[in-house]
Amino acid sequence: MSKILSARVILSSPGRNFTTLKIETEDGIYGVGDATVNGRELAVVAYLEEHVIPCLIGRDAHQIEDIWQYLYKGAYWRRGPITMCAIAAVDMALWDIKAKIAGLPLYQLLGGACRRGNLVYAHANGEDIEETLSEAEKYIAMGYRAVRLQCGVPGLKSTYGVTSDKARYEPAGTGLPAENIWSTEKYLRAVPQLFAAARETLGWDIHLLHDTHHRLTPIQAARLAKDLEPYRLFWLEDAVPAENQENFRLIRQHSTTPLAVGEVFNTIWDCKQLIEEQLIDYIRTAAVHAGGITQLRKIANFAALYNVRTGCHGATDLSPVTMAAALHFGLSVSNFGIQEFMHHTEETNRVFPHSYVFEDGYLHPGEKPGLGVDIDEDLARSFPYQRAYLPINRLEDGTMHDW
Ligand code: CS2
Ligand code: MG
Repeated sequence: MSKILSARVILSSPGRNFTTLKIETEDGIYGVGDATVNGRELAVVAYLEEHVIPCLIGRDAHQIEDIWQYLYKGAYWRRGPITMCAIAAVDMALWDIKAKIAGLPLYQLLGGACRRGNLVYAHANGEDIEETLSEAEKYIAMGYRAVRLQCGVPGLKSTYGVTSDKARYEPAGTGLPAENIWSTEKYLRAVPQLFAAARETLGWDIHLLHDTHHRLTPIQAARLAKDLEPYRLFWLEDAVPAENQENFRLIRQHSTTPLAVGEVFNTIWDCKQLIEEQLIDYIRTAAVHAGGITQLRKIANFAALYNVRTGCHGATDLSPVTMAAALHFGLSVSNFGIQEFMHHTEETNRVFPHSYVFEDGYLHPGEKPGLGVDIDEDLARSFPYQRAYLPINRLEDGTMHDW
């Protein structure tokens, strides 16, 4: 028995907002969990402080599954990003505590390593094809074996995934949501040209990925997937919004380009049909948004029945705590696919010291007991929270669209 003595939420903004839960036990062991929902941070803070933490005090920190079920079923109002992120933060912190008590890196408790490390992909972006490919060449020179390419679209002022100041892509901005303008027609003309040039310049020994970011209709996505077939992408991500999972049937009928989806999903129910009908090839659910490591393992085991592999979300608005959880989880599952690795800022890495290391295109979680990540609370306090919003997206005629 390792009784939970206290728990608190730490809100900090080292370059961008992060919400972290810290749970401490009576024998002085603590665990950390990521509770960040980009653009809705305070909703999770309130959910944790008002509705979750009072129910944790006095419980046995070892009872991870029971606490998960208690928080999931006990809420009555199940599912949703805020609820499942709060549960995720508790789950990650409890796994951190359990592994620390065992004196083992978490992956050893999850079944041990299935491979030498987690294959990761970097993000290369540019205003035009030339700039995008030169960014990609930098990552290849650093040893990356996989790179996501996002490029400006001729005729559009901005597009998803492309930074204007060559800083790392961070979509949340303070002040009210920025309004982006989108044209699917211009985008659909541009992407095949990007990947034709990429294969010409970068060759075939590098995995190439692309994120459409929920912006197409099924037939438009089918056309893009078909147009991209000659360039053998590792995956085409978020081709269409996935509330209606059967939308992917149409894409599947027309193309063999592998499909990835799931970063916005928060329970196994959001992806059950996509997996059992083999409408996708990679499931992108992340520990922080999909109920933690406990649910991530259930999703991965279900996906394995249908030869669907993992491809966890790993953008900079998921903290190094989630990255660490993803690496322990990824190392331990047989149907691991790839892990997104978008470098956090130096100030973020100082607030969240961690033991994961990049080597030769792979990320390894390290051998420290637990998750191998911590939060420097004093330093965290020096970066006060600032309300921030993700952008919104409209078509050129003003129609509200998916960002
Ligand atoms: C993106 C994210 O990393 C990805 O694949 O979809 O950058 C996403 O836009 C952000 O996580 C939203 O907060
Ligand atoms: Mg994405």
